[in-house]
Amino acid sequence: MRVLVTGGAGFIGANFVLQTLAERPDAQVTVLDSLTYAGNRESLDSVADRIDFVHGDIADLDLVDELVSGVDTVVHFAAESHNDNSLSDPWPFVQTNVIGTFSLLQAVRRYDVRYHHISTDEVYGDLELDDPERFTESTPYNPSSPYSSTKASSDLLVRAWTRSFGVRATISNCSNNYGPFQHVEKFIPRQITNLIDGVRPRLYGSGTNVRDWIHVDDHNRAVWAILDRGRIGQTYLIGADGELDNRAVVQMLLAEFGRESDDFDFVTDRAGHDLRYAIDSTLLRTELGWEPQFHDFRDGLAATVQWYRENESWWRRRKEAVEHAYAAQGERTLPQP
Ligand code: NAD
Ligand code: TDX
Repeated sequence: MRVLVTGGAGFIGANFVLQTLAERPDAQVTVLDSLTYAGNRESLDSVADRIDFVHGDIADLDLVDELVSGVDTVVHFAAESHNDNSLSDPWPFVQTNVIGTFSLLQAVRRYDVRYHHISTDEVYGDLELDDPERFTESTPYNPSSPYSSTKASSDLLVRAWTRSFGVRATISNCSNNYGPFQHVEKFIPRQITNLIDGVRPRLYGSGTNVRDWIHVDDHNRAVWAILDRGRIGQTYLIGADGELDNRAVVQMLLAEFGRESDDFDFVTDRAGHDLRYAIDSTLLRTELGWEPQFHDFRDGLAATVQWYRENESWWRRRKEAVEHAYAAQGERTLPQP
């Protein structure tokens, strides 16, 4: 199988490439990545001689046309992915997430190439803390942020290209991922690297917002299950029953570092901050037989902490820029509630 992986130098895409080459030795992988601030070629160092790496933009129609003409499958991870950045500068999100997806869809349509679209549970908006319902494939779209609205837009393009042009596409909407190679702007790596540096973790607002955590390898195995056995035109939700509030995650990290459970700061809340995400992945489990392999979040988190301890050279150069950006976005410490 010849696979084009967009965004393969990012967090989930790089883990997908590593897993694919480890578990599917026959796969020929081409990565297309524009190496934004979020892309890091070093994540692919261990497989550099086994992949074709193309440094380019998914919105470049000619380049995408040429690359897609030479593969059987496209797995589309590339995106602007950080909510906070989408609030300070939404334009790159429209350009990459919407126009970039359009560019890929036109090419897979032209060459009748199988297409899998990676999306997020954030397209469904948020849930109340006590809502017994979770997101399913039929939950109406209701995105809150510039990021999630551009992801929702791209999902709708995929649905339209499937119905109107017969593009052989599937979509997956996954919950929050954790694991190695995640950029230090994101919640878990930011707090781990703060703790390595002896800085207190920083919780937005009251710390009660809930995220539904899944290990990145479980996400990527689900993507392969969909590529292997998924129904064309179908959306699959990916989640591993990992709901936790942000404060609980910070307290697990504090315990991992041998620090007191109240040794953190509350900081300015995110504008429009979604309260809770929760995924019902029954369809994926029953139809495709997928099950998560990481059952204990605490163990997965400890392994992730260990990875950041052992790979400081991978993240150190980006840490200062990230903290500078948060300060420039107006983040400040709040009085303890
Ligand atoms: P990331 O920000 O770590 O990586 C994104 C990658 O895309 C980077 O390597 C970047 O250089 C590349 N990229 C950005 N713009 C590009 C462009 N115009 N052309 C080519 N490459 C470009 O993101 P991630 O966390 O790995 O997320 C990957 C995908 O998964 C995204 O589509 C995201 O919406 C989705 N997703 C993420 C999560 C999560 O928890 N991180 C959860 C659900 C879905
Ligand atoms: O310093 C922080 N303190 C904090 O309390 C940061 C960076 C975040 N948070 C909170 C905000 C969220 O409630 O932690 C939670 C997780 O934040 P992020 O890591 O920014 O993730 P989130 O906004 O939930 O979105 C993530 O999951 C869905 C990914 O970034 C998206 O790409 C994906 O679609």
